[in-house]
Amino acid sequence: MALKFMTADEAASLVKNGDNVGCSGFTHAGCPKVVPGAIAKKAEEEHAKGNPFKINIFTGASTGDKLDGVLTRAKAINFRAPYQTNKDMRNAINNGEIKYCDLHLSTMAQDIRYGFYGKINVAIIEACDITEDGEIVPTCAVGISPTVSRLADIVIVELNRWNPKELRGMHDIPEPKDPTHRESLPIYGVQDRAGTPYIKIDPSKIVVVETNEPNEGNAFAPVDEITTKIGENVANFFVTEMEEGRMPKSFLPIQSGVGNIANAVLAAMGDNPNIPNFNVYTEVIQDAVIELMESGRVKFASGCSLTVSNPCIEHIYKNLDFFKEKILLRPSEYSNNPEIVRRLGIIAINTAIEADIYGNINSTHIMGTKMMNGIGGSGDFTRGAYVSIFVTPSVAKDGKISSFVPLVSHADHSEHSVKIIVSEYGVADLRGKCPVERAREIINKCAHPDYRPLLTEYLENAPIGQTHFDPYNAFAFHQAFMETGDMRNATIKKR
Ligand code: 0RQ
Repeated sequence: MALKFMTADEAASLVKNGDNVGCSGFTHAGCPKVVPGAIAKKAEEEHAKGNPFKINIFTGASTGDKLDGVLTRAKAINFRAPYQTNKDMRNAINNGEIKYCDLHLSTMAQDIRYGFYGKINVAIIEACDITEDGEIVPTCAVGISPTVSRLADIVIVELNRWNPKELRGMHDIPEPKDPTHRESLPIYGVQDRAGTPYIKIDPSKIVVVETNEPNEGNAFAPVDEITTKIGENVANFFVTEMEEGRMPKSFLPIQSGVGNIANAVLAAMGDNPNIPNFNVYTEVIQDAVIELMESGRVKFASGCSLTVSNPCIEHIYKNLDFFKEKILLRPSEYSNNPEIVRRLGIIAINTAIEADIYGNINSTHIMGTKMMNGIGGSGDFTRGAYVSIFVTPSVAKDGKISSFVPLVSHADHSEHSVKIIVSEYGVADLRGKCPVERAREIINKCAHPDYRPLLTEYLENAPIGQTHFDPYNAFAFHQAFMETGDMRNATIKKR
């Protein structure tokens, strides 16, 4: 059957006020880039006429500015899940304009299938290829596309010619059955496949919008002295673990978060001759992975998205034969699946905003109130990991904020899941330690020297028990920052 082609404005007219809209993409990679802008224009026109127009947006993870940014600025979003990194959206969430549900990314597709969010009305999916019988080949990410395109009444496919259709073959797209019929997910090695290289849906509900839009991939800031030191500390930790027999000498697959610290960790691993060539089983494949693939240090990378800078993606597209043998893109339900994470023995490395002296981690909230991005995939990997690592510089904002505090102002990962914490000063090994031993380890190995006396004072002054906890002083650091703009002014009230 012949596919229906239309303009972005015509496609946007299919989206109604109050609709649940599921979109492709995971980070900026693989997101629709034209139809969201047309929906934003339609929303502004409706608002000018005094009509309400807001939709609910579901994706794999964060998206590009051409989705989250434009729709936020048009005040067209009522509800958003499961993750975001957009500055305007962050402000709209924190001032109460957008209702935001910050979720483990592995659960988004299944929560939609379970009916927790109501019906998906429309899916908007970026593709590099589509066939008349309804095979859709995604671009640089898979995210929740298989689920939302199957469940939606209308599927708007942005056929983006900027991406070569020869990407077909780089994706593996299964969708699990739901309980009580769920079977084990048959991924036993990073390269294993469990599905088809495309999404297959009923072609009668597809409309196609042709585009030619570049990715929104900006380069990361270069690694600095502190992130380089954190990377070296992580790499040296791995070498010791292998020497002492706690990690196989053949090594284990790596998951690393997004951003400069993750890039620095991967670079340091690549530079360390005592770490063997390794595999990556992660959510976001960054520039550093591609560089290590070319030098032979990374053997294979499985992820949900190719979140790389535009020069890097152009390089991949020019050398597709080489990279297609070494990269596999999966739905977030598989890339981040805790069953697979635990089976493969993944080493999880994620970034903390703050950690407390017992090992609880805040990944999401600034001073306990303002949403930064969201938990993303960090929880999916941390809980199931072979060894879960959190990295953070010891201080933020020129030393006015300590990343190590008596009690986190918001808890995302608990002391029960976090095994190793690394700052530029060193590595705190929390394994096999009681809470007070963990506290001394974190204070003495990771905290900035300016804050070690204050943290020790808190610990020694707090009532003794399994955990030394003092409700009168637990937020002394945060209070000092709110009152004076500098945590170094914290005072521990004597009991
Ligand atoms: O502020 O931007 O004004 O300079 O927070 O901090 O150190 O640059 O680190 O960009 O890697 O982000 C945890 C937010 C770290 C991120 C977080 C300020 C600091 C700076 C950013 P500026 P850095 P990063 C993969 C897995 C959760 C999701 C996740 C994240 C800004 O890694 O969102 O792991 N993680 N997903 O100055 C106040 C503190 C602070 C602070 C840092 N204690 N108080 N501000 N900052 N610590 C991704 C996916 O799931 C797709």
